[in-house]
Amino acid sequence: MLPLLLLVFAAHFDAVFSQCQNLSSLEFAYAPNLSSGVTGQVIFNNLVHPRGMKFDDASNLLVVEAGFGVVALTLKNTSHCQGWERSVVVQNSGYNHGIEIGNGMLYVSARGTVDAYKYDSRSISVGSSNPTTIVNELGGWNGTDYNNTHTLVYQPPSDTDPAFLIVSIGPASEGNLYAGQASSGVSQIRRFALNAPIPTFGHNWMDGEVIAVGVRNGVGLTIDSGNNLWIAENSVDLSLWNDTHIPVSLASPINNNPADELNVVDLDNITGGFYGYPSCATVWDPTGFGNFTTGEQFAFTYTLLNDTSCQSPDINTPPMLTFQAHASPLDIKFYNGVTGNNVSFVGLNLSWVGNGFVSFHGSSSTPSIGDPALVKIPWNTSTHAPVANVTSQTGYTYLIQAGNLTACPGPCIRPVGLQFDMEGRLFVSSDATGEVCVSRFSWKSFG
Ligand SMILES: *[C@@H]1O[C@H](CO)[C@@H](O)[C@H](O)[C@H]1NC(C)=O
Ligand SMILES: *[C@@H]1O[C@H](CO)[C@@H](O)[C@H](O)[C@H]1NC(C)=O
Ligand SMILES: *[C@@H]1O[C@H](CO)[C@@H](O)[C@H](O)[C@H]1NC(C)=O
Ligand SMILES: *[C@@H]1O[C@H](CO)[C@@H](O)[C@H](O)[C@H]1NC(C)=O
Ligand SMILES: *[C@@H]1O[C@H](CO)[C@@H](O)[C@H](O)[C@H]1NC(C)=O
Ligand SMILES: *[C@@H]1O[C@H](CO)[C@@H](O)[C@H](O)[C@H]1NC(C)=O
Ligand SMILES: *[C@@H]1O[C@H](CO)[C@@H](O)[C@H](O)[C@H]1NC(C)=O
Ligand SMILES: *[C@@H]1O[C@H](CO)[C@@H](O)[C@H](O)[C@H]1NC(C)=O
Ligand SMILES: *[C@@H]1O[C@H](CO)[C@@H](O)[C@H](O)[C@H]1NC(C)=O
Ligand SMILES: *[C@@H]1O[C@H](CO)[C@@H](O)[C@H](O)[C@H]1NC(C)=O
Ligand SMILES: *[C@@H]1O[C@H](CO)[C@@H](O)[C@H](O)[C@H]1NC(C)=O
Ligand SMILES: CC(=O)N[C@H]1CO[C@H](CO)[C@@H](O)[C@@H]1O
Repeated sequence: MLPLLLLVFAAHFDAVFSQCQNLSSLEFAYAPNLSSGVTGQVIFNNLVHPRGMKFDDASNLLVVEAGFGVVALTLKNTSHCQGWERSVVVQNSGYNHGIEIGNGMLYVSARGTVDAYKYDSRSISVGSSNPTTIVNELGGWNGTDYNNTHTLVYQPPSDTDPAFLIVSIGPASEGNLYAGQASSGVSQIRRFALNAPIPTFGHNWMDGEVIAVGVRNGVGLTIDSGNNLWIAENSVDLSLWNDTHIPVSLASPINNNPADELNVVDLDNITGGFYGYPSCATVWDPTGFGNFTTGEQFAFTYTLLNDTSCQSPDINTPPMLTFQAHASPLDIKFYNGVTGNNVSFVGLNLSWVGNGFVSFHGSSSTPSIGDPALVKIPWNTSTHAPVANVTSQTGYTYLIQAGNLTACPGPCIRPVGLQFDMEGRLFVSSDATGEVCVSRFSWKSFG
């Protein structure tokens, strides 16, 4: 009886599960380069592979530590802690990327499921109840060729629609020739109504409403003020395809094609459109690519579609913007400036309000093309689109970049999750270095 009592007692003792890191003691593991007007500071390190992040309504930053669970980082200013404190919210080694909060629920993704917990931001806890499974059998009935990680977006209810949970899925392999069809269950984005009774073991993945197909790996997802879903897509690795159409000179692991993509879906007019994979990709560097230009579509599996079909928007939806090959964009967020009541402004330059911010995880090959970075996309908030044309290679600028690119993907910052706080600061997780850092506009002291 005694050990059990001790366990129960310990569970209510914050000190057992909380850990403070004073800000003054923290430095980047590998100093990144910061563009002028931007500062960067590590707020916590030694995390286990930090991926997706989400602020709750009490300004706790929830972080998925892949292979560990969900933790909360809370800013303290006490005699014992002048920095952020980490506390464990859910310990579950299956959780590895996606996280969302909506209507009092915390949603977290594992390889094959999405779970939901009732979440209380004041106690920073999910209580003792078991999670509800919202989605199961991600990847459907079509074998095991699906990626480990899934991004989650909570779509709030409207006058006419209930709330939805939007979920993405990529393939694990390069060569899934079925992935352009909704029935393949991979390389697509689906959504699940949260009002309807949730089946006992969750919705089957294949029962979700199809939002987009042929999105190879749509990891970065966010909804803009016009109810458009923006998708930062990780494109194919051409070196693993061998179609004769691809110039031989490009077929090396460090090639600079195809572009990674920024795509969009109008959530007020969901058609389940096709976005190219595994047939069409987009040119980044036209050097050695015949008369193609940046942003133009080409077929890389002639067995499925040809260039003409790939270039027809009725067949293949073109991207809105292109990113450097192998940039590996993992998150996108829009900057809304100061969003809290009665909070000070300590955030990014207010002239950037409305712009898009994207994390680049960078190439996983060495030497790398595709830099680990945080970039800013100038945005036209009236047309709800990037300022630059899809044909542009300068549609975004670097704010933070790994300092020594020849060392990447080894000793380098590798940005993953992005979150703005109410004061306009941008928080960035880096899984490879176990860090969360914060970016501000040349601000002198920490607030
Ligand atoms: C943080 O700094 C305070 C004041 O210097 C000190 O008492 C405390 O031990 C430090 N905490 C940690 C976790 O280093
Ligand atoms: C995968 O899906 C395609 C159709 O989308 C089907 O033809 C094929 O048989 C499926 N493969 C498996 C292993 O179930
Ligand atoms: C997930 O997909 C990426 C490509 O987007 C690939 O590089 C990676 O190997 C995949 N991982 C798993 C575990 O399937
Ligand atoms: C919905 O999308 C389809 C296909 O892109 C398009 O033809 C149609 O005009 C759109 N409808 C509205 C109301 O925007
Ligand atoms: C490239 O040029 C050839 C010959 O002029 C033409 O047939 C082809 O359509 C062009 N391709 C593109 C993508 O413009
Ligand atoms: C491309 O494919 C379409 C549809 O199959 C076909 O009508 C067209 O002739 C093809 N174009 C070329 C240049 O092969
Ligand atoms: C704003 O915050 C300050 C300091 O926390 C507090 O003293 C003040 O009452 C607050 N004002 C309003 C309008 O909430
Ligand atoms: C992008 O620029 C090209 C060339 O200037 C132009 O033909 C095309 O219409 C532009 N696309 C958009 C979406 O503005
Ligand atoms: C980062 O800054 C250092 C020092 O100025 C410079 O040598 C290096 O080339 C920069 N790295 C990048 C990726 O710009
Ligand atoms: C950059 O990384 C490479 C490869 O690890 C290393 O050889 C080189 O010394 C590093 N450069 C600097 C300035 O640290
Ligand atoms: C922390 O608290 C001390 C004492 O109340 C105060 O002087 C200091 O400004 C606070 N620091 C921050 C960053 O809020
Ligand atoms: C991915 C791909 O296109 N693989 C092809 C490579 O070439 C061989 C031989 O032509 C084909 O059998 C593969 O399908």
